[in-house]
Amino acid sequence: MRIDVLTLFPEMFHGVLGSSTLKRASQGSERRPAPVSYHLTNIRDYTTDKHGKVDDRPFGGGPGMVMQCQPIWDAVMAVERLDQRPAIRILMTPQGCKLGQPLVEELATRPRLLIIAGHYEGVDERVIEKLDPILRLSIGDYVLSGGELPAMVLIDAVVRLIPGVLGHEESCQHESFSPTRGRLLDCPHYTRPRTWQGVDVPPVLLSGDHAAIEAWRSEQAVRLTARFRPDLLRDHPTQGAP
Ligand code: 9D3
Repeated sequence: MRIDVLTLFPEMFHGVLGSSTLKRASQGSERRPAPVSYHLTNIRDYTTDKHGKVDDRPFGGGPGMVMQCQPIWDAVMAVERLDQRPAIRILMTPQGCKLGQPLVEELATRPRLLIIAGHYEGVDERVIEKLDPILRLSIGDYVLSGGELPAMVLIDAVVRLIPGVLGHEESCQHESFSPTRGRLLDCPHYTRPRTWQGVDVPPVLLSGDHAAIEAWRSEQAVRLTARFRPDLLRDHPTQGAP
């Protein structure tokens, strides 16, 4: 997969894309090609304004600045020409659909994503409309100072699902919000030591009885979900059925 990011702050991405799983995903080896490549583009490089301006005051008044059409349009057109694979265009914006695991799974199957991270109050609506089809995506109902962190969240969620990235192919299958254990939270986890500050690991986990362990984990997943995410139980297809 090729991932293009258009942003005014490419340096914000270097630490995240250059660490841990996202870094390994972009590294090939003699065993396999790199599952993903990242391409950062500074939108400011495409402005035709002689002072490098990329934003202006909102028509109609109001606080903050609005990102102008021209730099974004020219950046998208130039970047799309760099590779023949068609890109899914995505704008990170608080005025969008909320990202969830089903969409993440769908995006992970695509050959190319082009992600625009907005900043300031927003992006001129006309360039968003001209870029149709484009997915407007929010990561949740809280206010951040720009679309850069949301873009990194999206990239992390997608890239770890690309085959060959996690190595351990099963580890991404049976997790919260994926079909295997319903739409429940994951079960609690324990590791050494067996006793810590007087608290023992649940004995069933040391029993070697794999059926008993699986039953216990399922029950614990329901308990944790009821306690911290009761909304997930209420929405469950088996709940409230006649
Ligand atoms: C006062 C109106 N605000 C909209 C809620 C203006 C505004 C706030 C923050 C406009 C842009 C931003 C910057 N945030 C993003 O670009 C953003 C975002 C977010 O703030 N929360 C969750 N997901 C996202 S995706 C992009």
